Amino acid sequence: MQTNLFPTSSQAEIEHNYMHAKDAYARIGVDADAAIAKALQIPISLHCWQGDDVGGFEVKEGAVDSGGIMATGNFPGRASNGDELRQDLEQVMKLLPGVQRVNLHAFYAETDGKFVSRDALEPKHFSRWMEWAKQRKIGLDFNPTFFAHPKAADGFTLSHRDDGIRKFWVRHGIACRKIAAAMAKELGQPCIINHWIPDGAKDHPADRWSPRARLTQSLDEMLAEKLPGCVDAVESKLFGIGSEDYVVGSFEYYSHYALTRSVLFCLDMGHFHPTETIHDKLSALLQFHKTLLLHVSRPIRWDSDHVVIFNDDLRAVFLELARGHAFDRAVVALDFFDASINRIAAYVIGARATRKAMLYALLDPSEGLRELETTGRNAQKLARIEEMKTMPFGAVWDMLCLKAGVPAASAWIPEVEQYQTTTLAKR
Ligand code: RNT
Ligand code: ZN
Repeated sequence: MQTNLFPTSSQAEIEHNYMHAKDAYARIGVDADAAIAKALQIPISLHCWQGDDVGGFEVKEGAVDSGGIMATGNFPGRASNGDELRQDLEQVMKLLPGVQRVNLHAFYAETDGKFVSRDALEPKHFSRWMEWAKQRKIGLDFNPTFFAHPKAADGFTLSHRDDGIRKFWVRHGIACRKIAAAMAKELGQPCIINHWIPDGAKDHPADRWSPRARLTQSLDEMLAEKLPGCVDAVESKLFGIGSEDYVVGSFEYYSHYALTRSVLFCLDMGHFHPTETIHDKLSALLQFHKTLLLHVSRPIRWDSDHVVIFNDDLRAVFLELARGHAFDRAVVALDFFDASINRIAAYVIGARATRKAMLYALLDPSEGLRELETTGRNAQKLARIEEMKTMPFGAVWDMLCLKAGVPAASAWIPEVEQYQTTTLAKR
């Protein structure tokens, strides 16, 4: 017998299962309706770069290095221009419940085949993206591209010892901040602009000090002007390909920079030691930082940017936000890229896993658990946490999908297979 691994449930089935699930959660004091409503409202910023393996569409100045990040694989159907990428993102968003934003990088500028230097980019080079977002009522986020460029070839940008190169990247950052402000204005909502630089050294630097001093100078120059709607973030990293020994913008560096300059600090789940997780850092950082930007990613043995799945690490991050009532103090953006599988499915798996983890966290009986803890019933607390894992969570997730008008469970997969045949296979 042929089995179908991606069956569809009827609305009646979903409603029936939910009725029982809702009751099971209500018995432990959790309001499943409220959890669904809240989980649907939290924006997830969808990174455009999974769609084309972090390639960008700019007219290039010559062969360039990847800048310490790498998408591996060559699955057919990669988007190779703005129209294809927007078409792909539309397909993706049809399958995602809840509020979505789209996160762009500067090298996705559309310049009609003309070379435009990165320090000369203007809002008009993103007018198609802005029009598209406006029509679809979605917000845009932005990133300067401090990599994949001849002036980043030796691994340094904003912290470069050559003042000409350093200033070029400062100008790029400023140009990008103006683009972010234009996006915010056009779309009537703030645009988060995240600054990640690859700067670092492969092997023991004799001077760890000067690049950090220059980075501070560069960032201060770049961020000097207040631009309405442009919300800046700085992203730390432990190591990269070619910067195994030293990264200028380390965790401590950017945490303190962000705090002293009142910008957002960005934590990427893959930017730490191989087994280090970020959930325990949130309640510590949020004692001092007002808001954090989270790059939701999945490292396997290194910062490999695998597609995000509904795993312990992801759940732990959102459980922390739920338990600290801190969902409004964290901005959630995806950051992964796998070129070895269908890219639409990669997006959908990662984005749905993230929304699932939010829902899971909002179904946590946090008050009750805290009560068990304060009364010394720690075995009961552990038991309750363990039992949460086999609660009828899937039925609540399916209801969330039904409410959002997107396929429940695995019913989205046939649609992606269809898109593969009708669209991707023809590219
Ligand atoms: C790189 C950072 C950064 C990039 C994107 C493309 O290690 O995680 O966020 O992945 O800017
Ligand atoms: Zn990142």
